[in-house]
This record gives sequence, C-alpha cells and structure tokens, in this order.
Amino acid sequence: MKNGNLFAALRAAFPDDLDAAAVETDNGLTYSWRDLDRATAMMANLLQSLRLPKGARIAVQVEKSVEAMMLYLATLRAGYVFLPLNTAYQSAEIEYFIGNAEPSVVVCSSKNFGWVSKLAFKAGTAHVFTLDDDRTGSLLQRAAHQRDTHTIAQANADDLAAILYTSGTTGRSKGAMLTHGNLLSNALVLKDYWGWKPGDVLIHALPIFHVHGLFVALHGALINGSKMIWMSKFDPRLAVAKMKEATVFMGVPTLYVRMLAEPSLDRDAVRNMRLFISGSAPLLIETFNDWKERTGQTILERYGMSETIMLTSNPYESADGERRGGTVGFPLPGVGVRVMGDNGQQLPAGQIGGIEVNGPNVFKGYWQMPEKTKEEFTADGWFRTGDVGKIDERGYVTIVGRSKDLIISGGYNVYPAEIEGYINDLPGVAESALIGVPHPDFGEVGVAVVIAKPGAKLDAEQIVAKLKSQLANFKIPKRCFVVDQLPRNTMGKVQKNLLREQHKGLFG
Ligand code: MLC
Ligand code: AMP
Repeated sequence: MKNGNLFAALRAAFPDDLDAAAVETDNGLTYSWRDLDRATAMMANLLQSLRLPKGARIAVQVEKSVEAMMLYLATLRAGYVFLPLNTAYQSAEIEYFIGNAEPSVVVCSSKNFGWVSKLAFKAGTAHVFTLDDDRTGSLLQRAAHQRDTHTIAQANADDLAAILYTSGTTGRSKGAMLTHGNLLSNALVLKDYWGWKPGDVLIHALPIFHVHGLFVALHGALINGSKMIWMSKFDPRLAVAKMKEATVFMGVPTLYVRMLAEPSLDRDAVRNMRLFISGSAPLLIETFNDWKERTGQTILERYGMSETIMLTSNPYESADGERRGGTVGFPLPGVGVRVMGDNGQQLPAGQIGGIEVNGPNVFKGYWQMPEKTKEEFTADGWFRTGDVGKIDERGYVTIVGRSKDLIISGGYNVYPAEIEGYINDLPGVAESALIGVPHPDFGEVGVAVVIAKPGAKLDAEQIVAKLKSQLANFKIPKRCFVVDQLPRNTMGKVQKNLLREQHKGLFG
C-alpha cells in the first residue's frame, strides 16, 4: 500500500547524493541530506519509544533552528501531529493552547522550561523536552541514544499532520486541522506552478510556526530536493547578500519593505534569483513597483491562509499572464474560488463579495469544535474565508478587505476582539476598540482607543505596559488613546471605520 505520509513524499524527493548540502545556516553550519535523514530518524524513534497514543499532538514553542525543523519532519515521520507555537506567545496564551490541544509531548526553550513544564504537566502532558537554537536541550540528548534508521510510519491522506491555531473573531483561538493529504497536494501543485527546477536554492527567512515558513517555504524546497539558505532571524542586509547564491525568496511584505531600504539591493544583487514570492498580507502597489524598478524583477503575490494553505497565485510563466500588482492572481490548479453575495448567490466577474474556496488543500475542521467548523462551511462544502474580494473577467482575484475583524501586522494576525477583551478586563476600563491603521514597516498596526469607567482615571502608557506582560509582543497596540467616548451608529455599535479614518495618518 502506498504510504500517504507527507514525509514519505518529501524523503523520496531527497537527491541521490545524500552527502550534498541540504541546509546552510547563517552561523556557518552545513547539514547534508543524510544529516536530515538520520536526525529525523533518531527523533522519530525517540517519539515512538514514548508509546504515545495514535494522533498524539507534539506541541513545540522553540526558537527557529534546523533542529526545530527536523523535529517537525520527525513528527510527520513518526505519524504524530505537529503543533507549532509562535515564540512570542506568553503564559496565558500557551496555557490555552496546551489546555485545548492536550498534547502528549511539549518541547520548549530551556529558558522557558520552568513555566511551560508547569502548565504542561497541569494539563496532563506526559513529556516535556527542551530544544535550544544552539543544538542543545534534552530532546537532542535523548534522541542521541536512538537508532539513526527508521521506517516511515504509515499514514492515510486523511490523517492529521498538523494543527495550526488561528485566532477567532469571537472567543478563543481555533486549531485548524491539516492532513497529510492537504499539505502534500498543495506542495505538489506549488512545485509545478512556481516552476521549481533542479539547482534551485531557497533563502528561508521566515519563522517556522506559521503556514508561510513551515509549509510553503519548507515543503517547496524539500519536495524539489533543493538546498536552503537558512536564516534563524530575518536580516535584510544578509538576505540581499545571499541572493547571489540563491534563486528563490519568500517573504511577507514587511521583508520586502526592509530589503528595499538596503542600498545594496540592485539588479546585480539579484542576478541569480529567478523568483520573489510575497504573501500573508497585502503587498502595497508601491512596494511591488519599487521592487520592479530597483531589481528588474516582478514580485509574484499569492494568497492563502492557515485553514487552506495556498489558494491563489499570480502566474509564474508569462504565457499564463502577467504578474499583476494589487491582485493575488488565479486560483491554483484544483482549487475552487468563488465570490458570494449577501444572499448566498454567486456573483459575476468584477463584483465584490465574500470569498469561498474548496479543494484538496482545505482543512479538515477545527480541533474539537464541530459547531465552529460547521459555521465556516456552506451547505455545499465550500469554506468561508472571511476575506472579501472579486474576480475579474480574466480570472485574477483581488482581495479588497475582510469581513472578519482582523489586523495583519508584519504578516502576523491580531484579532481585535482578543486584545479588547484584555483591555476591558483592566481596572477602570469601561470599553475599548482596537483598530488597524497603516504603518510603513508592518503594513498595518493596532491602535487602541479606550474609555474609562465614570470616575476612573486611566493612563495610556500603563495600559500598554500591562498588555505587554500578558500578550505576545506583536499584539501590543503601537499607540493607545484614552478618550471620552467612542463614535457609534444608531444601533450603538462602535464605528471602527471612523476611528480608522481619524488615526490613519498616525505613522506617516
Ligand atoms: C515584531 N514586532 C512587531 C511585529 N514583529 N510588531 C507588529 N507586527 C509584527 N509582525 C515588534 C515587536 O513587538 C518588538 O516591539 C519589535 O517589533 C522588535 O521585535 P523583533 O521580534 O525583533 O522584530 P523583528 O525581528 O524585526 O520582526 C519583524 C518581522 C516578523 C517582520 C521579521 O514580524 C516576522 O517574521 N513576520 C513574519 C510573520 C509570518 O511569517 N507570517 C506568516 C503567517 S502565515 P517592542 O515594542 O517590544 O520593541 C499566513 C498565511 C499565508 O498568514 O498566506 O501565508
Ligand atoms: P492566517 O490566519 O495567518 O493564515 O492568515 C490568513 C489571512 O491572511 C487571509 O485570510 C487573508 O486575509 C490574509 N492574506 C494572506 N495572503 C494575502 C495576500 N496576498 N493579500 C492579502 N491578504 C492576504
């Protein structure tokens, strides 16, 4: 029987020469394909020696490293479910994820072991390991005693491979369940669509706890047997310098904005590169145009989300059309995209409505939230993305907004409802509104507007300081205003559009 395990497909794509370089890091280390094979085998053997139940979740909050990437691959290899967590998450956030996902194994940085292990053991997790970005930690110590060969666990396409938490517009985060089949189908479509070829080298500059860095970039290189130039943290100068040795780059728009600020970025610097891909947030047309002018190359913008991986892409081949700035291109092969009106009717070309999608890449549902899952799917099985857009006569999709109240800041999602909840819980706060305003670096950032309870005195700086102690840093409002009242419509609902208009010039 053919093994539907994603790792089996990735492993099959390793080059014949296992001693060739698979990953080169920014601190001078080289890992061969054989290293990846052996280390993932050892980690997979370790996980299997723990006799975890079928479908066990392996929750991981560690700094970016090649070993962390290997842990992801080893989890697939052993047939368990990977649950990556943003390193910025603090204790209340981690407590929720661990409580909700009930992982059998938690892996954290050694500096966080004290509080993470306490939360994990309280939630019933049996094993907590550490993994640091300098190749130390109990996970590697334990894996070192394992055999370096391993038979890839048998998996069906429908078996879970990963759970990615995405915040909800109301209530708590939801775990999007992605299967081996979801991930593999998308990886294969992108390999073909983006013209991956022998000799390609990817600059891997993104974090590996979200779809973009963990799946799109990593699978893209691995399924093509391509070497990665591995940046533990994005550094625009180094990224530009490395382009002479690379062919493909993937980034969120902020990465392009920062590289454009590098004087070294010019046509010569990118002469070896064949493809620049942007996604996770809207790419401003100015950035698209500036990039073209400076480098002579046209950024390819694509669109996706945690629940669906990649949905649309501008064409790679010019025969298929031009790469149009401000659009996210065409639905990928096998992916259905439709635009729906308020009354549930499909809208014709050019009209704006809610974007719905289907295809083999669309997730299985939200972890232990059947009701939420049902709400997000239509009766005929299409997933409601919460994005608002249109499709033109030629088939180009344009995202014009979102029906979900969401701020995307530097490629990270910030859900106003969550932040407002924390602000409203602070003493003396009557109500608050978090709005997204334009920002030259992050594209969009959160700004809080707060009203005090009668008689209470609030200090904006103290509100921000308090939030900093509770929430991931990218969720912290960049500015906070204490005001007397919030603008409301006749129904009493806060008019965020007026607040956005009022504060749109805050960051120049
Ligand atoms: C960092 N900061 C941010 C921020 N990142 N603020 C708002 N938005 C962000 N994204 C703040 C920190 O809070 C801190 O503030 C200060 O910036 C410095 O922190 P840092 O960690 O040193 O920042 P830096 O390394 O410069 O990070 C910026 C970045 C990073 C752009 C490199 O945000 C990043 O890697 N973003 C990529 C996110 C990503 O991969 N998204 C893909 C999602 S998948 P202070 O005040 O404490 O100093 C998805 C689906 C799809 O959406 O389609 O792909
Ligand atoms: P996430 O929940 O992090 O997976 O974020 C997914 C959301 O990011 C999508 O629903 C879109 O709103 C947004 N997104 C991703 N790519 C793009 C893009 N190229 N342009 C505009 N928005 C995007």
